[in-house]
Amino acid sequence: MLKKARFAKPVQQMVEYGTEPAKMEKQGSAKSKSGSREGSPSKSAKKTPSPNRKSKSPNRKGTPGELKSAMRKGSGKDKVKKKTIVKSPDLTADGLRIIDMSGQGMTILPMSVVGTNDTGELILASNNLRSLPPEIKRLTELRKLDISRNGIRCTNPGDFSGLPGEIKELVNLVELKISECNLPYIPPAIWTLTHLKILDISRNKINILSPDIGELVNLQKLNLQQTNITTLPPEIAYCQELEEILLWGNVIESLPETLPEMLKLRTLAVNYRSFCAQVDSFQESEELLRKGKMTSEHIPLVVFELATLEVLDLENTKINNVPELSTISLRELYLCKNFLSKVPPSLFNLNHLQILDMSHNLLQVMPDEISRVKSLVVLRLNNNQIERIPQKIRDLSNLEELNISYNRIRYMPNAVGGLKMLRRLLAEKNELSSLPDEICHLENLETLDLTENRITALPMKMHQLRNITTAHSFQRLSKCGLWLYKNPIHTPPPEIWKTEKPEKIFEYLKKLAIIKTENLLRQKLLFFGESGSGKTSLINGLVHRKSILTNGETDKTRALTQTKWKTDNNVDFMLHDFGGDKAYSMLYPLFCDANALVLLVYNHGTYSTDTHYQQIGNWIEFFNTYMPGAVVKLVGTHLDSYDEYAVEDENANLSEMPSRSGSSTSRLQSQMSVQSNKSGQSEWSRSVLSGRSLHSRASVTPNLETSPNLEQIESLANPIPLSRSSSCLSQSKSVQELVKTNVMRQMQTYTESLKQNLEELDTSIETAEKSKQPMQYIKHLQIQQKKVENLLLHPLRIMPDIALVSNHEGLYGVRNLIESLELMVIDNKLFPNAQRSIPDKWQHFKISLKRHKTYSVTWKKVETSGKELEMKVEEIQECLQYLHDVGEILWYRDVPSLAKMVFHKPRILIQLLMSMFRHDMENFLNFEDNKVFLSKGMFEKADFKQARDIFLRNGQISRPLMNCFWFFEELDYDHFNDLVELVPHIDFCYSIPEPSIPKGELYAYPIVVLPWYNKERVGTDFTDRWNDALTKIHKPKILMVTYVLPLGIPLGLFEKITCLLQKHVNTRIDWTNGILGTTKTEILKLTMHGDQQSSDLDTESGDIPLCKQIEVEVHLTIVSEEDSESGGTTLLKELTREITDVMSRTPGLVWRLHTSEEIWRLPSLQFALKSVQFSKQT
Ligand SMILES: Nc1nc2c(ncn2[C@@H]2O[C@H](COP(=O)(O)OP(=O)(O)OP(=O)(O)O)[C@@H](O)[C@H]2O)c(=O)[nH]1
Ligand SMILES: [Mg+2]
Repeated sequence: MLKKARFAKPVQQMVEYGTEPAKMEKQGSAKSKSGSREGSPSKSAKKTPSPNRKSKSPNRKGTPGELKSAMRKGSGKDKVKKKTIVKSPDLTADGLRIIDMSGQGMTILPMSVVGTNDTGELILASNNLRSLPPEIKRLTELRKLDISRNGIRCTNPGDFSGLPGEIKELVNLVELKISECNLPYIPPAIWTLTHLKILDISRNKINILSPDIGELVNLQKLNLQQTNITTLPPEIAYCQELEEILLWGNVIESLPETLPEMLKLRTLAVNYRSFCAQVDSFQESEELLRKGKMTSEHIPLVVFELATLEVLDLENTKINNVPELSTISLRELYLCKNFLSKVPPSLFNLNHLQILDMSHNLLQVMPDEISRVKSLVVLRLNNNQIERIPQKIRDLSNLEELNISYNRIRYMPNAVGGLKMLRRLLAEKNELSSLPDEICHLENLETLDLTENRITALPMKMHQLRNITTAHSFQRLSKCGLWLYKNPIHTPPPEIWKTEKPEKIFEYLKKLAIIKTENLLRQKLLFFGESGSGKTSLINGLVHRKSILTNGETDKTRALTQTKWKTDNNVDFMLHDFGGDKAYSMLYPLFCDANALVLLVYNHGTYSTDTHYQQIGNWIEFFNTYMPGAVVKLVGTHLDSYDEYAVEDENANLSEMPSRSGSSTSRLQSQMSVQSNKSGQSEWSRSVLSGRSLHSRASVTPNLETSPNLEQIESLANPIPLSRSSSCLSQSKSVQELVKTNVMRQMQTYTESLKQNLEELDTSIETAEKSKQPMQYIKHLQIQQKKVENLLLHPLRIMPDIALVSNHEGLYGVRNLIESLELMVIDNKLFPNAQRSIPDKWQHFKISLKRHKTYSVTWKKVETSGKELEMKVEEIQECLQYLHDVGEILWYRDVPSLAKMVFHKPRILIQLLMSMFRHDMENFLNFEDNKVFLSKGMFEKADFKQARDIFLRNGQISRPLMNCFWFFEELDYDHFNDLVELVPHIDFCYSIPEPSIPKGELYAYPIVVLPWYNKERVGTDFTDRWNDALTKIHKPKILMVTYVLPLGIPLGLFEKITCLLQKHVNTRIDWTNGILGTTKTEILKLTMHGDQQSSDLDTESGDIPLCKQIEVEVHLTIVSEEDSESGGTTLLKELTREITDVMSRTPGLVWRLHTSEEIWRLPSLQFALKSVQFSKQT
């Protein structure tokens, strides 16, 4: 290894290059064009060579910005130069030395330099060398030699005095730079360097390129910029390896016919008034070309025949037509600043073209056919006379930049909304008076220049242009962000739109969009989520706009609370706050509505993949089953709990640095405090200062600054300790990403299961058809097939953005949530029925319904109210549906037992449900603490205990106990009986007729049974009883059907089915997962197998349990005497019809029925033929 000191010899002469900056400036201007294209996405632009060493050689080229800094460095370097002689000896990739002796003012090359043969690169640029010594030949390993900006001698084409003939021994030399050496001729020694790949002889006034160039058969790049040459010799075609010839800055007059033979030529950089000599020599001809009175023919045709050419630059070459193009490889075509009056048709066939610049021409039309060039990324048509943009532009799906500034365009077509990749849309100085709403679909748009148009109002959904983050500002000297100056915009007003902050404009427009939406109906918001996730606290925050946290366990929501809420912008909501306790599972379906906006609330602070199923997964399964297609918004609460982690950090710092106490806040805190009271410290910051929450949490999920990959996501499932520097905001963000990923994976799993099901159904149908199975069976399968297809077509619409909020003081994120709720309901893609004008009489109809004092209104009374208002049945139904949709009434038009009654006061029904379903039922049934059992039930303590035990074991409710459940109402005997009659219609319970002569003790005799409360699972007693019953049948005829539910059964559905049995049986015994019953002539059993309670909840492969799709079967068996009248078939038909009905009303339930061929062939069997109804909007 050579030592640095060896090179640190002083060089005799030091000459300052006073002209250096001026030279560089010139160089910069010649390069400015390529510099301006540097940002283009083409490969060639990316290929701009970046020096692989840290050379400060002034020879280095770059963008104008880079140039400036180089100049600054250059002037500084002049001072330093006197001390430094040899710059650090870097190494090439293959371990050879790089010797940089540029800018030393040397007049001769020190012999020490050529003394070794391990030099790979020698940089001698910017010196005063007139020649290289013959000894240079010793550098046999030399790869690169840079002698630019020296005074190398060459007075005639045979002059070897500057570059000696010995140079030919440098057989490894592949790159030679001899730019700016004031050469009138190319030193002939160069023609002997046959291994050269790169030759730069730019900025020498050589005038003619010698035919000897043909000797350099390995040449790949040839730089001939600013060399005064006017043509290339035909021999250039011998350089078969040539890929790039740079001719910028020359006035090229002709090109050899041999060019098309150069099969590797990709770049031929010609421009700058090339080929124009002919035109310029006749004064009139330019005018004739401009006016199209003469066809331009001065560009050599060979230019258009280069099949491998990738970049063609004909800027400012005075052409008014382009011949047929054979340049099929073109990626960049610059035809700007010419006299073209139409887009050359042959250009539409260039299917590799990425950049087309036809700016500054005379185009009047942007042709439809331009849409054929689908590869286009940049299209510049500015400074023409174009009047319209074709709709077909939408086909340019790769377009990232569209410049149509300085034209006469009046309308922006809707189709621009289809340019999904567009980042820059420049439409300055046109005649646009409005913008289409579709422009707001350009999610990638970063710059939208609308300066100097006639726009008066901006589209209201402009806030969707999320990537526009600035307005009226510049980046690297070009406009960026939103530009609106010189427009008569009144919406928003100038004080809003003349800003550098587009958020200000977007905020205004958002608000306006909400306020201006007409006929917006009240929207139902359904808040679902685990108990304790923060639903009620969130609703308090939304409605009261201040933090009202519940007390948790003691404040758990019972069943459902409905609240009407109007936002500041007058958007009307009906909030449904469901108790998250499992006790209410059976009630949810009564309020499910796929047209509502569903909020799935979870505790973001405790979320992990392990808790996904419990916090989110099971709710999504439930939505999939009961509300397929619904719009779901995820809301993560407890965001403040992330701050606790930051508090720990901050507190630790606080104890060390008390002086920081006033300002030490996390990013989140500062955001929160903006929204909290300005005067005093928030509760949160007080707790910081008092150190209250110091030890609140031991570990949290790790900090991921960017979106986590799958492995990181998996690792998040197991929390690891937080590093001190972690910021709470990025933690919560990474959890947010985790939630998104898990939800996505869950939905994927669900979709895959559906697809698998569909495939199975397809196969079953095919087999059944082939083997001529009963029609009923085939029809049944077809209906299920249709249903699964529908489910695949209408998945839940889970919003991609998760709202993160804190219900704690400051209500972080709540304002944003309100805004996004408002924007969602006015979005008619999400809620197409939300905006409707409603006839006045419907309001009167509602009032007349509400006047009724009963629990529900019978159909007869409903009709009477309608008739009084001259409403026909159809209109009554439409109006009832509307009232149901906005949450004013409950009307179950699809439930046969309820279709003919209207719950005109939902609160009453909810109260009724609440009285029978309680998460704290056992506590409620406390004789000592709850006086109601004494006062309303007239219970003795012991009797009460018995009634209580029966209820808690079997769900049976006696009359006195029911009286206590309904304590909130003063019910007389008749009212009471009305209610007892009513409740079984709602499917969650059944009633038992009271014997006329009371049997046993009244306090224990059940009148209503709630199967939900049954705690006994089937065991040996079940089997014994069944076998016992079987023995009593002499010649048993067994009918059996099986319902298979491959994705599982929702909670409460089996209980619902068991209620259906009631009207068919004489006696029954219930277990949670089995029923035995008898009729006059039959015995029956209904059992459930594989439900969640019976199978332990391990998932398929021990995988992360995001969802649980466990196949469940429900078996119905009817046994009768063989010779009995119907042999059990009548009962079977009725029961299966009813069960099918319930299953079909569960729109997302995937199920199938299996039974014997004999049963399938039973006449008028209806159990499979009910098709599924999907909500109107999906
Ligand atoms: N720190 C903090 N506590 C919260 C937040 N949201 C809710 N809580 C607390 O969490 C507990 C449960 O909140 P609730 O609003 O009652 O939860 P819920 O979802 O309505 O629960 P159920 O009614 O049982 O379904 C209460 O102790 C609340 O004070 C929050 O954002 N931050
Ligand atoms: Mg609640």
